[in-house]
Amino acid sequence: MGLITVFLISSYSCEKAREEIDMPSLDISKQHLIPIPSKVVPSNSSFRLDSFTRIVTQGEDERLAEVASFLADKISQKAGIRPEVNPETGNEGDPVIFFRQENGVSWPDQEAYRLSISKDSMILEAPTAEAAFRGVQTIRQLIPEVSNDTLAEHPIWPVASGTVEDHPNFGFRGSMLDVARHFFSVEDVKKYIDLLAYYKFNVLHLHLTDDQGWRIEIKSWPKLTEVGGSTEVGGEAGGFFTQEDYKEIVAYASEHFMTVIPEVDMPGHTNAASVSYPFLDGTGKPLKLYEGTRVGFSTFDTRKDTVYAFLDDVVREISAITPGPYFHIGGDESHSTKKHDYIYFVNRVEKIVQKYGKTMIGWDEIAQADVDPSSIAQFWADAENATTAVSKGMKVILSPAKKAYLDMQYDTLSKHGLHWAAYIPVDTAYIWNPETYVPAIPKDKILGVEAPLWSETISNIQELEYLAFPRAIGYAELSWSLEENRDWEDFRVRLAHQTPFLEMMNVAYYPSPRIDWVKPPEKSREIIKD
Ligand code: TNX
Repeated sequence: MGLITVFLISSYSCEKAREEIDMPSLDISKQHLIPIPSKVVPSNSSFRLDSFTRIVTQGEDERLAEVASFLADKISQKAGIRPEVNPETGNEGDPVIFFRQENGVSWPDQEAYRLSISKDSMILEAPTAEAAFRGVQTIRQLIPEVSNDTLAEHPIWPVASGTVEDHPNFGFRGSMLDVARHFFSVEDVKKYIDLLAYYKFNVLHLHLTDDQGWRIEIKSWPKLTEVGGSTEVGGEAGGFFTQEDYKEIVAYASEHFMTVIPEVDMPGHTNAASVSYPFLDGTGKPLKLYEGTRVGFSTFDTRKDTVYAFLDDVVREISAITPGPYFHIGGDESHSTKKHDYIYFVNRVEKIVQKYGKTMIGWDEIAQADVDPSSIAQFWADAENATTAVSKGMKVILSPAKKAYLDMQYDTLSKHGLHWAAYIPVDTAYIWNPETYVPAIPKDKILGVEAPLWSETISNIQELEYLAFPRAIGYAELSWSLEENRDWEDFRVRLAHQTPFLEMMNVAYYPSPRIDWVKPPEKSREIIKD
């Protein structure tokens, strides 16, 4: 019983009864928040979240009320009560969650927020709706799984009081999903967005094309998906996103304040495109759809103007439905492209990407070309390429395969995954420092961290979740939280307490034996009234 009885009020309906509530003393610094916030100060009381609670927003950003509705929906999902957002009326004394857009103070960052929780109010201050959205994830994590009394007419979910001041260490916190080796549906991608957003990720990179499949409709080149999208690794039916599907993903990501980065991998990894339109091919070898997992055997013909005319259409069509600032050109493992052809190709494609208003990103090999300092290199394998990128003035995204690849097996017993770079158990995934991983890259040249999930060995959402969780939760903390606040032993305990969320979301996470997983409380249990 413990805590539950301290403030158990089985029923009340009038103001008088509510005043008598003795809220429990809860320590906000022990609430298993991930990513761990910059600063948490407990005040050892708790906020009364109940069916009288409302959410009030104040600020110019019209998306603030949307963020408030998002929170109301999530409270409803978790607790079964839905606070009204900006209701016309309300009783004084009812608990209030107050969102205030605050531009007056100097915030460390556009995503910074402050949460001040007392017995009757929860105040979320933020410079933007985006920052408020990050703060909302903290609120969601603070709401207990069960109320004080499930049988009461008006149960209370006591939320630990105190203040949280928080801002991200990196403004770019991403994961990549390979929908080319195996196709994943719009619904699968949306669920991945739901899970990532809860841990404050803000970037979803979609690897849309590869040797085994072309997954995005290009209206001016329909065979890309008709032919190139028709299969996948293992010979299953494949699939593709229509432009409407892609827009739906982008809109859903935007509701979660996440940027979608589309990747069209080239000049290698292009077999599916070349089978669809053979003039693109630069190998001269017989072309056929590929369902295996080898890499490095395909290339575009980098010396044909028609190839660039084709790419102009592809980049134009995708850019037109991508509100984010980036376009990823891949550029990795082009083992069948001669080096000077590769450099020529990247130089030319960079111009096309810029023509459509996007910043080019490429895997670290692109640093070998004459890239513009505004373009970005994604370090995955070769620290020398990453260092070259920095010497050219470029920024770098850190995705070191030995630490950050979600498709690496946890250990030799893992059901899915590869191990060419390493085995990456949950602790190895967490215990490294992005700021010093490549000594020659200073912090101000690091855009952020991204954890790629390649899909050669996974073909459905459960297998996706097995590889991504729990490791993605660690990458969230590595990219959001300050180094001085990160600690494996402390994280291990907080991670163990993610089970209620993961189980509520029906996530098929890998139950690593290195974590003492906590059994979630049963929501429907009867309160013993003795
Ligand atoms: C390397 S990482 C690749 C991918 C594979 C991955 C498998 C990168 C830029 N290229 O083509 O899917 O390894 O781990």
